[in-house]
Amino acid sequence: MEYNFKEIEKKWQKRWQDDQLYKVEIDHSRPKYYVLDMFPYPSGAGLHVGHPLGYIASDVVSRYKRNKGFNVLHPMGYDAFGLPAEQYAIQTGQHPAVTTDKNIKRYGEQMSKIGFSYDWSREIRTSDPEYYKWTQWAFLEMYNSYYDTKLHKARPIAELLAQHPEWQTLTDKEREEILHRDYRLAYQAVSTVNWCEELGTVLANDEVKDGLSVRGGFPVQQRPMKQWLLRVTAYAERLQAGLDKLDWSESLKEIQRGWIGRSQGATMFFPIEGSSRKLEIFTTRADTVFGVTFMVLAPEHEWVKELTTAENSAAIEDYIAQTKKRSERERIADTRRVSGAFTGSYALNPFNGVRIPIYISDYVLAGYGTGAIMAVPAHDSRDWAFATMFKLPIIPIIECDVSEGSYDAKSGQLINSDFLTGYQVKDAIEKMFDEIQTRKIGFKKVNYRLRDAIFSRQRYWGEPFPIFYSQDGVPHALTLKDLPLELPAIDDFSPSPTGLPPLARVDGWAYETSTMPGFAGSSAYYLRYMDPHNNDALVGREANEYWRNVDLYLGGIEHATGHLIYSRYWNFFLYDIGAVCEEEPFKKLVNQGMIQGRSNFVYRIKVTNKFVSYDLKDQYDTQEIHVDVNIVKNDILDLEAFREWSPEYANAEFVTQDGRYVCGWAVEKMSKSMYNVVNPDMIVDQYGADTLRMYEMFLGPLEQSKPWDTNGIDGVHKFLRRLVRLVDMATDSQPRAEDLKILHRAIKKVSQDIETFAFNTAISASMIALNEFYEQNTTSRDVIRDFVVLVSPFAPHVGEELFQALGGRGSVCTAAYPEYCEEYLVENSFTYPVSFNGKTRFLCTFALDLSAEAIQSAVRSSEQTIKYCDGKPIKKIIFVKGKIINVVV
Ligand code: ANZ
Repeated sequence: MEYNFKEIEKKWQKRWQDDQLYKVEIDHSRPKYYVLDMFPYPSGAGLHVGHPLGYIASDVVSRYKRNKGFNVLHPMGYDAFGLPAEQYAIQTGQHPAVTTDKNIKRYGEQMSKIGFSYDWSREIRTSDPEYYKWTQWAFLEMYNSYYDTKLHKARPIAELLAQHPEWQTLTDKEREEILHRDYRLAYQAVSTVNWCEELGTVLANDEVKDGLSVRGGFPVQQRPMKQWLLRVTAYAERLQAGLDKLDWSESLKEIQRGWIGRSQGATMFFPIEGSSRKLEIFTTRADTVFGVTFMVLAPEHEWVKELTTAENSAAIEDYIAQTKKRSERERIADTRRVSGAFTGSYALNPFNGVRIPIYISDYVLAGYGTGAIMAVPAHDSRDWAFATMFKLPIIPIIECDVSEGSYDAKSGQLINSDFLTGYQVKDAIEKMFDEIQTRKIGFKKVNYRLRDAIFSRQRYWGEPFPIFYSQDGVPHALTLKDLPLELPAIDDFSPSPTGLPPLARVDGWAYETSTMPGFAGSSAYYLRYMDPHNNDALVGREANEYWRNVDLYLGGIEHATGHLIYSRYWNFFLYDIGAVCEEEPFKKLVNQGMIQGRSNFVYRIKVTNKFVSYDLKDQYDTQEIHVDVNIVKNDILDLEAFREWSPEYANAEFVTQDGRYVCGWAVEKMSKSMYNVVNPDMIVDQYGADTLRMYEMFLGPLEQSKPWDTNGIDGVHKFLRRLVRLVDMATDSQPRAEDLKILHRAIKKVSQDIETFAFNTAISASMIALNEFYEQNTTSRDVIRDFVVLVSPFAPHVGEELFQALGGRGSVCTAAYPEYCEEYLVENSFTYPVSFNGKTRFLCTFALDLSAEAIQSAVRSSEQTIKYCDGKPIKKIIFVKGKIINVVV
């Protein structure tokens, strides 16, 4: 059979689609397996070979699990709202809905060429009103819920109102202020946000780097604005604790732990001199209280005004104005520059009554702990820097030298510390927890670094909020029956510099004018795939109870602190209100590495149009130029294609080596500007989808980043050709022991490797097996058919073609995975070294169950034995089964 991959792939893609082979339904007779890819944002550039890496891996697992008898849910969709489409709309005037549709179409075509086994009948798009109805619904549910800290779960606001009859006498506005400030899980607050003028929107912390927007690189400033927020912090403890039960990589869990930032410490109250009020601080080092020499408040702390004395007010105001310019990130990151101002007030140490001056400084953050600290310069480096600058005393409470810096380690024996003197730090902290509790100075407290998530964007292309406002500015919610609240069509997408969103210009739009951020639509999308056409619920109970949650989630590690935190929060909430049956959305998660580009270079002899081959370039003064990797093969430049590539090179001349022009190369990010972008369509065209799939999996361990290098692709392609030839040679012959041994060794290794995501070694094992089949002249049709099933998750099209040619029943996609049998791997013969008087002379193979007598007589009569005996009589033959044969003469 000719390996005509173009015909084969077209034929089977059509057949599979006609037969709806990947459409799944609930089937209680089979175990379910849910494999999910992080759905793509359909950008204008289309897919490059780096994008499908994770999709191919998850497709291999899906196919493998189907062969293993699982009922596999493997869906795909599009994260279709977002900034780039809107930026593009501003530049070109094309409606984001139009460009998004166009891009989705392109993505769909590219994906269908690769032969993914998605159930497309379940496709979702986050920008589809039928979909975002449920995003809006979840928002409403959050709006109507609060977190009950005793029950540790979300409860209806209605219950809370019933518990507080006294709120009935309040005005709507007053009551809502309380509810928004302390209770609603989706609430409004004025918060300092990252405002990007150029993009006309607020950005999340992870969308800002070094004071610039990640997308576009525009300046970002801090600005107080009324925003919608989600009370993610209510779930901090559960987000943290849940990690232990998840089958995620340790590194990913560590990133989340760091982001959640659990910190065990204590809250303590310091009386203010001349006042009945007490200043609340948070500390992880309660044991250091006898080393406190000043207090620091965040410049935004509520009490700053009141604590500032008249003669200090000018300096304090000045300082506050200065710090407004710095983002929180800069404030945390900057450990060298300390600054601050004295309020003029004093606190009193609750243990010994010592007077402590109160300062403000921006190294204390308003949003963490209580926004106030007790400063211990001997044991905290920022406090030390501050004390040194403001000439404040530094009192060590552990024996150490503080002249050059603080001693921050949490170890040692306490000094200068009254009743704590002599304790080890760890014990002193515990002792203090008890002590502050009994003396009513404070209590033990866990703090989290996690912040509530800002949930509004001053943009157009996102989900509208199902919220309207009454005259007094109080927000009111729509109800489920009013949903979806559809995004109105507009034609002017530009933001206004004052922060007024495009929806504010829409005539008759009576609702909230900001829209939801990018993470809204992706937080619960995995649930919708279970039941995508349900009109009454995000997901119906039956579907949810069958599919439960994602067994395997594949995607990039860059989502560690965004999507993967928000979707866990969102799902915990849905679990609390009884909408879903599993608390965690993603049981197992694998992060695929990045595919980098492998760039190629040519070397232009300076100020000429002459190019010199790599090995000769040092003989000239040259300039290195990126060349399109698609006109280079195995680092050899296609000269004609180069001349056609750009008019600039139409008359290029070459200094070649043995008639060839060798290019230089380097590994870089895959990007247009480096001309190293490889389009999967082109690979599919040249080698076929099966080769592309197999090659991407063969490049290296899934979780590592690695360069794309088209050079190695021939090897994989050749493997598939040889597989086709092996099938051509198949006969009805009975499988021999050696055939079965090769097959079963491959079954064992390939299945183990797929289970552990070691796809590259699964492929090498298949290659080894194929070589061995050739060496052993294997022709057994049954053996070869099983081997084809083994390879088919990687190369499904040729797999199907060969499976049919070998008389397989049904489709290879649903064929039973060959069962591994240990017995075929057991050795049943042994090759003995035969020695004469201890000297090994030749090798001889015997069955392991042959008797000693039979072996000895065979050795005696062998021609080789007669030769080595050289006429001498044999005294005896020593035989050790499975080890040696020694002839004594
Ligand atoms: C006294 C002390 C003595 C502290 C000492 C540290 C070392 P984590 O682990 O991050 O929770 N702190 C508290 N609130 C703060 C805020 N809003 N901004 C900046 N710093 C703040 O760190 C908790 C420690 O960071 C607290 O313990 C407090 O300083 C400081 F030898 O209190 B410590």
